[in-house]
Amino acid sequence: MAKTPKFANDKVFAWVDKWNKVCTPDKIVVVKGTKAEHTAICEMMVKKGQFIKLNQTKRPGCYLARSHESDVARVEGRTFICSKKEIDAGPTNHWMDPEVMKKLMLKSYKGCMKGRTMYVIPYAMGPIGNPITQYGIEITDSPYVVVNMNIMTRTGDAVLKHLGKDGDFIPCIHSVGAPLKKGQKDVAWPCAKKIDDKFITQFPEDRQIWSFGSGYGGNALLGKKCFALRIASKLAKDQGWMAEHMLILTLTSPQKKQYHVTAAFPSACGKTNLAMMLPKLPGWKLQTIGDDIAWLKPGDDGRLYAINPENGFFGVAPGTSMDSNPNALKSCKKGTIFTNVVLTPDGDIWWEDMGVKAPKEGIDWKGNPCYVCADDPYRMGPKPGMTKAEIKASGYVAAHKNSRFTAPAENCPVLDKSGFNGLWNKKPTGVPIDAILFGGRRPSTIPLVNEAKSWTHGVFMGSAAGSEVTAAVISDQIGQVRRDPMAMLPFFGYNVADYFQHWLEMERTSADATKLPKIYFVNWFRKGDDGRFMWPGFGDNSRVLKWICQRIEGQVKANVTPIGNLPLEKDIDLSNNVGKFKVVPADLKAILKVDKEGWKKEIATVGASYDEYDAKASKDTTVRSKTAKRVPKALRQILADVSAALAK
Ligand code: OXD
Ligand code: MN
Repeated sequence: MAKTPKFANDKVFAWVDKWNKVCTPDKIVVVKGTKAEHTAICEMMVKKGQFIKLNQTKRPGCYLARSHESDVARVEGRTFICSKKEIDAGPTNHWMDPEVMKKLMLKSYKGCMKGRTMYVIPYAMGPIGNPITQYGIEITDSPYVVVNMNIMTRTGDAVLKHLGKDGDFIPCIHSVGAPLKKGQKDVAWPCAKKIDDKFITQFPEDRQIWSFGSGYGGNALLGKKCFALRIASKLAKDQGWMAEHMLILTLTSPQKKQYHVTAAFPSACGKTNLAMMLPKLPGWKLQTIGDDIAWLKPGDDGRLYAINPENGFFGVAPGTSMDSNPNALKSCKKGTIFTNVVLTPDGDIWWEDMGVKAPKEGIDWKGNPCYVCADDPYRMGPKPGMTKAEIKASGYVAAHKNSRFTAPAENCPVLDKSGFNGLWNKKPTGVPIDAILFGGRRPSTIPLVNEAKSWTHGVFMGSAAGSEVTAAVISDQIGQVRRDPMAMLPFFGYNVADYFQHWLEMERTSADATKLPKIYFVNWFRKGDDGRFMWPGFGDNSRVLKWICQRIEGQVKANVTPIGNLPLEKDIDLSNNVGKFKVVPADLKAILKVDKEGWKKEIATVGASYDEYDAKASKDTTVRSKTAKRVPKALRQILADVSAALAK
């Protein structure tokens, strides 16, 4: 058995020692977080056939990994919130009694690291030493996880030093669940092949994360969804702050006034694109602070101050192009890990809708040859000479739809370095937020932008968010609209209705509620009857952000409607409406209207989702009656008010 290394912090030692005894790895390595160590692990993986080294002239420090076919996205069906009471996990989460789950998972963990190295990753979610930052220790047997965590978080010695002798951290254990027998050769992507053998488990009361069987993304990089959203949302509720699935951006007006905006959109709905957008409006500048997660804490002045707890971008590759997001493409020029994209003959990468012509031949995400399409140089097929129609009919894609790049944030050409480092006016605190946006992919009904009439109305808007399901999750519902409150559906660390209440509490407990951010609902995805998008999106979204800034400043009036405050058409700035994609004024008019009939249906389905949150009671009949009234009355009241106003 490997000897547990010494740690100055007894709690770290105890966590590592416990799992050393259970998992029985051959070796233990404590991650130092240096560049040399990172490169050495990547090179070791190249030797073992687990990484492909990309062309180092074109992509210095970049590698490609291909995952197992069973392990390509988050597994929501195998994700559990194991609170003591089922009702505290709520109706949107899978639940199991924590003691039962621990017993079950311990069986899986027994000897699971045989033949492998156990890595201990000390990591920080946020800039080390910032008052909003939290710390974690992830134990893992996956070198892929180590190098991804090195990019996505701040790892290594500096974290252990900061924790000192008795600093607190979130203990995390992860195993790919594939022990090796003596002499057994490892595979390119070890994992538990059967979906039922995978577990992504959060224990919100113990504040622990146990993950088993998957090596992919949010299932395995435990700082991201498991800690920064599920566990952190529970910490935030208990401590009076917010952990949200939101990008953070800095916008500077032509008058040099700065605004900070967060936006919550479901997975793969364009958070990274908005976070790095090149404004089409002349004179406006946009900078990135984060593209996925925001932690917001109330300040003494009533404002909410936000940090991005992450240190990199785990972005969806397909669709990322010089048109859609040049800054994301530039962010993955060096030091980036690509997963499940196409390898080109010159050692570079390619994916669908990259805006780059496909190579004649390549190797697809499954490791099979692929070939440029006969009649579309921007597509690839599994056989030479296939037409676009044939490829489409076969459902084939050369890069997996949820293929990813893991890129260091420091590569982003428009990074707001100060805000990213958690500084405001040079002090460590986070940036003050002026506006919160909610959104999703909604082909009909939902207007381009809609301003909440109050904080409570904004919470209602967030609670009513919905979107088409995307490939970021393994699901048979891709394309269907599902309710995704605050874009947090897969990430609530506790009961969804209590989470709504917590949002309402942020106003009640604010030092000055007039300073809270204004709330908006945006929808870049409206489609016409002919299926075309009615809003160009991307850089044109700056037109909407400008309107939001003008509303914050009280510079423009709005069309006050039953569903919220909509822009007057004349107030959406259409200057510089040129290029490949343009705003069509007739479409703009249509997407600023209230579709009364559509909204009646919308309100009914939101009501149905509330009923479901209320009624999906625990099996425990003693709490069933309390559960039945869990959704806050204030939100039910808004639902009733909007419904009554629409009926007039
Ligand atoms: C992500 C997700 O990876 O939300 O960010 O799925
Ligand atoms: Mn996300």
